[in-house]
Amino acid sequence: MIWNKDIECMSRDNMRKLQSERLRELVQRVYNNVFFYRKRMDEAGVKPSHIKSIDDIVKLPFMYKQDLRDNYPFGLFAVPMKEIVRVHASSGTTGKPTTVGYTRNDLKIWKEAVARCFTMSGIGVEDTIQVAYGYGLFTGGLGVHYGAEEVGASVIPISGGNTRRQLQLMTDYNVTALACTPSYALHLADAMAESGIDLDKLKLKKGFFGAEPWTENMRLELERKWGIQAYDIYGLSEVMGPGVSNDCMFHSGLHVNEDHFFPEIIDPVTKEPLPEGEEGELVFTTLTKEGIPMIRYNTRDLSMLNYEKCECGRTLVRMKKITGRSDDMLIIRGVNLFPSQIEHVLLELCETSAHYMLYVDRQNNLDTLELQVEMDETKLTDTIKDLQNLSKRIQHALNSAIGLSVKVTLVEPKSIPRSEGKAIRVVDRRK
Ligand code: DLL
Repeated sequence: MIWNKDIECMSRDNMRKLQSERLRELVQRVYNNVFFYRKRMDEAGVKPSHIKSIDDIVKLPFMYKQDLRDNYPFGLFAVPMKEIVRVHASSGTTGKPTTVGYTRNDLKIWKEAVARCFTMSGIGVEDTIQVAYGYGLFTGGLGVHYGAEEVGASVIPISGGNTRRQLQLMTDYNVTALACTPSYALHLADAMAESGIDLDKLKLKKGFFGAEPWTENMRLELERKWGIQAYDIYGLSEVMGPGVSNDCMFHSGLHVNEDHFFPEIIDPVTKEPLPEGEEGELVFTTLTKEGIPMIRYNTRDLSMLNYEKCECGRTLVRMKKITGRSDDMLIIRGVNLFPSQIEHVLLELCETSAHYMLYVDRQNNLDTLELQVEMDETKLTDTIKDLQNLSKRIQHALNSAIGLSVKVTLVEPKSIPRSEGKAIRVVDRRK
């Protein structure tokens, strides 16, 4: 099933025409209505009349998270407040948060974008969806909620946390799809196994996971633990929220709703656009958003694009599953490392649980990396020799995969803090 076949299967030529039309209109609109954009464009010597087609997008300056912070709370709004019907904000790890506002039409588009994603994952009127993303300023809960209602599914808006209740409702209400972060899905799966609920009694068939990086191996782990099909939903509040892209049943990249969110890939260092198939930072332009339009917003998420038609029939460009953010990259003794590389190795080995933490430190001017990973409860051993051998096997696998010697500490099951939202997996004590 395809939610909006005209758009999702549109020829590449027609898609570019549509994008060109929308970009022209957008640039004129923000130039007229938003001081920030007019100033940036004037400084760059670009006028709206210079933007004739989507290819001219490269003439426009980039935007960064800092621009949203500098214009907090409403400086980037392109419409008067009376036209704004909803406000969300980013969780914001440091400094000021970033605020985003939506017009009625923005919410309509957002709902449709998420509805396309749900349909891509085969979710519809027959389904009961438990939305365990947080409701509130975070876009996860409400964003997914309205898309789920749009496809006619029955929605259980439980929000994050309260694990026992999550399991209870999932069982009592015959929930068929779970929407939450992959780290919380892992925690819920462990809690379910512990509670003795029989997996066969559950009706769960699909997971709708996102909001944080997770590896292909984590997908397999979640599919195995829950006995489901796991789908990847991507998005960010600056651009809209969940629903920017999603993978279909072929899991070969996430289809971007590019009639609304135009993607580019740029070199993380030179900021030059990169061709199809090369990995770099993902940049988005919101072609239709009214409340707070974003032009060439650098997400810092790392991905690559593929314009080939998918086996599912969609022609929407696909972005590769996110490997991490360029600002999450650790540099340890000169070696670049993403936490996802560690996750990949651990789950490939399949000898521990999937719960881990990374501690980075500096001792005698030398970077050190410690991996703490929980033992698998079903494979606990008492002998020190067995434990030492397991640590060594993990060390060896990490060394050959990433070229770093890592101190591996096996810790007791359930000793690593669980997350109900986005997981924190790195503690960098060098800062
Ligand atoms: O996390 C929106 C969302 C909610 C997406 C629910 C999917 C499901 P923010 O809090 O603004 O918005 O965080 C956005 O989270 O730039 C990525 O770094 C990361 N992220 C989001 N989805 C994925 C994903 C929401 N599927 C930031 N894979 C983004 C990897 C993701 N990273």
